[in-house]
Amino acid sequence: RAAAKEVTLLDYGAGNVRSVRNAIKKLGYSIKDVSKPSDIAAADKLIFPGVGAFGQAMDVLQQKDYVQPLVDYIQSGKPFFGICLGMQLLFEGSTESGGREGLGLIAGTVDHFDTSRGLPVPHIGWNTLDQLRASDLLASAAPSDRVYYVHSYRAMPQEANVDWVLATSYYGEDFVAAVCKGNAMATQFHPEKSGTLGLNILRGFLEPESAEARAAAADANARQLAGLAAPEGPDRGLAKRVIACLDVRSNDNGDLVVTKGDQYDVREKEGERDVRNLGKPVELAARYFDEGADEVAFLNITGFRDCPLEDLPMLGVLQAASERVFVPLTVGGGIRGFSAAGKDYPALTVAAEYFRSGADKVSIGSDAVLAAEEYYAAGCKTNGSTAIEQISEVYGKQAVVVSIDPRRVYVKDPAETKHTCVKASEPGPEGEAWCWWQCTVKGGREGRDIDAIQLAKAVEAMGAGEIMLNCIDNDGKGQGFDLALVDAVSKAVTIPVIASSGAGAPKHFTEVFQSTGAAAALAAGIFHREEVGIIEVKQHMAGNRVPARIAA
Ligand code: 1PR
Repeated sequence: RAAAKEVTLLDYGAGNVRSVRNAIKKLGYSIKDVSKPSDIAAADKLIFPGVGAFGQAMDVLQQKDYVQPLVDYIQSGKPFFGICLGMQLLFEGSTESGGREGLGLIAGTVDHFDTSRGLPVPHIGWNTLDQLRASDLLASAAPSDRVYYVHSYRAMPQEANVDWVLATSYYGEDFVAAVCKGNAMATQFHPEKSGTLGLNILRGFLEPESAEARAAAADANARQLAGLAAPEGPDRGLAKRVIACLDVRSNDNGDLVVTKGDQYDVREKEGERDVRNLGKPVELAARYFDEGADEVAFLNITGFRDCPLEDLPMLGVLQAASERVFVPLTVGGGIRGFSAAGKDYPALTVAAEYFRSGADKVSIGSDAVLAAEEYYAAGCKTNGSTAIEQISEVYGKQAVVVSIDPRRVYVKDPAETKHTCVKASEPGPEGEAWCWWQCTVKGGREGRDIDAIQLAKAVEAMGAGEIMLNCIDNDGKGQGFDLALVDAVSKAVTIPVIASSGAGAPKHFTEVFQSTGAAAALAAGIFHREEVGIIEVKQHMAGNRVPARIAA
């Protein structure tokens, strides 16, 4: 029968596979969902994006009677593509969820990354593929190309699974990046979040190529692999990420605009003091995707105002952006429990709505400060009820970012305060030589008696997976990041820290990566005003031996 542009999707309902759906649609295919075991056998091409924990996924597959049809399908030699947990489930088992058996098609047990190596887990970001053998499926990838990962468990290459392992990546140890045997392939990385390269890998799987065309592609891949030296130094391993951030709010006419403040003041300095308008959220996000941003973040900067869930303006923005942007999307502003129009909305419900609309991560600002205050008041004890803990428990810690909005407080003598002080890079307004960083809530409108380092440590203990570290003093100034702040916070926690506020030139990115432990750096104004391009930033980084993802 004629090859229809249709692919069957095994979405067992344990989580959000919106981005996989969007990527498939972007490639011109329609989706048939598996709703009963016989749909698996009837599929011509099957994509299996795993989400959630290993044990939970196996439970659902067993309850729905999908296990045997899935094994039979893969063994039948029909095209199969598993993603992330959808790859791990092919192995014999996993130590996740207290130790569980998997589908048993590939030898080996999936295990947690070895934390004794001191590397932050989850492994989040863009890493290179070390391709072990040629394949038509990775024909679009060059050896130094990077793909997007987010996971805490990994499978290891070993003698017994050489027939399957196609590529590995390195994160303190070599782990399995992609497997392939006959027409079955699966990746630990997320092709649907790996930019144009990821879409090309998926396209390579979906396109109904003839056996000759596939053999020719594999041949070309073999020649490419043989002709190029294996990447090393900064060209191999996890890249430092460059993130474009869009502060979004309604202007005085009620239009949703991307705005940008100066020390958080987003109104024009002159005239009617209108809200600055730097463009439309979805259009700008799409531009940043095309220009090679590693991630895009949207912050609803008036999210401290309560409004019914159905009216949250960012939901529509995310839905539209996720059809156009195939790198991770973060949304922040208003991620907390609230009541509006007589209804209660728990934080988890709010977050779920954003994940369903296309967010990969949510970013929590004000609510994290209040939660951290309670944490210290309770003698450094978590209580399980905070937004951070609840969202992290259900969606994984990689999905929870905490956005810190600190402001410098200058002191003449560190003995004046209980907070951690550092020598100020410039003296304060009255010649003070020291400063600490006071956390604020409601977009800098209210200062609290907790510093950025205390907050970072508390939210890490609660289960946050990443920190977006702003600095109100540097925001919009274009003078560079607050290096002392980024250094102090990244030394205080093991989770990745995103440096934010103050980027004015490519050299500021290189500088923050060379002199602090930041895993990513974020900018807004210079990108919106087209003063600096994302590619210029990446080239400056790469030219100075800072690992950067430079997309072809
Ligand atoms: O408190 O959970 O509702 O979250 C509110 C979110 O909105 C927080 O993440 C907070 O940082 C953000 N926010 C609130 N008010 C403002 C404002 O500008 N008036 N924006 C605001 C924060 C900071 C960065 C900015 C960088 C880089 N903006 O996002 O993009 O400073 O700017 P630059 O490169 O131009 O210097 P909640």
